[in-house]
Amino acid sequence: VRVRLPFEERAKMAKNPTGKRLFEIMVQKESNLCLAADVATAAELLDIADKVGPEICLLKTHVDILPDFTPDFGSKLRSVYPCSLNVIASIIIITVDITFIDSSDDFRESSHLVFTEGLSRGRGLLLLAEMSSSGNLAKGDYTAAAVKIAEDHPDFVIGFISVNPASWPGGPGNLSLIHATPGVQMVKGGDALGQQYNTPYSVISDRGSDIIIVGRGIIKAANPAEAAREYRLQGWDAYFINCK
Ligand code: S5P
Repeated sequence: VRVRLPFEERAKMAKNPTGKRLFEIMVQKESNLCLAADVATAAELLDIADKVGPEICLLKTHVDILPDFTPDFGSKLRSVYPCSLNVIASIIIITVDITFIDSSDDFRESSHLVFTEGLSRGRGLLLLAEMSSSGNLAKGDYTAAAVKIAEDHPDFVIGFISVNPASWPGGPGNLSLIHATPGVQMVKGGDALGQQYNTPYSVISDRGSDIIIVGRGIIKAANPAEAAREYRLQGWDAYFINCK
């Protein structure tokens, strides 16, 4: 069993305000659960955010696919959050696939824009370093490139989407960076599209990640709030038992 440095200590090491805030929210809410809010409409997204808000530290959205998305969606979401949480709003983070960063001049220019604009607003970035789907190519050199970009931009990159950071050369690495892992359900398995699921305990304790990202395990549950609470408790226990 690896001994872990508590999130409150890692908050002090974070170099980006959003990364620091995320660690602090995790401690305050005793949650290392991220909801992947993959629903069909903005109205459903607001509804699920309201239901599971108290259980999560992070909300992962795909606002680009919502047919009823409007510019005031962000403020609506923020207005749902404080009242359901009592403590603080969770945060929404940009995730980026690094293949777009160096692949062409256009992309280099737009990634430069993401970095500089995001940085000036105190935002943070999670880089996609590994993937959970079977047969994917995000490993080896690709993962190493993501680590290098994080090292080169410590003020903006707050961490990684990763699958098994314990297996990386040197392990999960820099403790100021956070690892968030998709492909989590209560039972190990998969879906028809190649998604591979591990349990909260295995992701946090064995694979050395910090945050579990759960979508259908919560959204498709008969009672999403209850399911989110169970994922939160399992994820948090797996972190807490290994803390110094
Ligand atoms: O490698 C990845 C990266 C991501 S961001 N594998 C993933 O599954 N994801 C996302 O995590 C995916 O797009 C979805 O939003 C979520 C997993 O959802 P679930 O329903 O399978 O739990």
